[in-house]
Amino acid sequence: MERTLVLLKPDCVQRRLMGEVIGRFERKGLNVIAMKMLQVTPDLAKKHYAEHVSKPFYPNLEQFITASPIVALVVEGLEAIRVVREMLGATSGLKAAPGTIRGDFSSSRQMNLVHASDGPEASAREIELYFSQDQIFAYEPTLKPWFRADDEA
Ligand code: FUP
Repeated sequence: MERTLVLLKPDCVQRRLMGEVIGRFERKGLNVIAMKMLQVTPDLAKKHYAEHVSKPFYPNLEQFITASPIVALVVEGLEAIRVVREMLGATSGLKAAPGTIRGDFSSSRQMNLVHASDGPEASAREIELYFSQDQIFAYEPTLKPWFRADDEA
């Protein structure tokens, strides 16, 4: 089982796409095991986007991500990190394939609606940035026998 951090960015909340995006993860069979709405501060933005802080686009990115509330989620499932990234599509909504969240709803590189961790290290680091252990609720979905075979774990 893997866990990944997902952010529904300000454009996703403002455009009333939260239900659409969370619904896609639910219908796929992924488990939402933590969720909260929050306002990203400049300090949190710098920690979250540590690898981008020195890049020319960073000031605009920080302004965008701190402009309005977001929703943070921890999503769990088999190969969840890769599966969720593929559900999001390419970074730019202009390049993301139709059928992906960004491909279907975004026409921007910055306003691409959703963030998801890009690997196991990022996922561990990012989950810790947004959630304490007691805010994460692992549970066995009762529908599990209808999502995959027993030997698929
Ligand atoms: P992703 O992993 O798909 O979220 O994309 P990146 O880590 O490459 O970029 C992080 C965020 O910076 C993206 F959500 C989009 C934004 N970005 C810009 O706003 N301008 C750029 O030139 C590149 C990325």
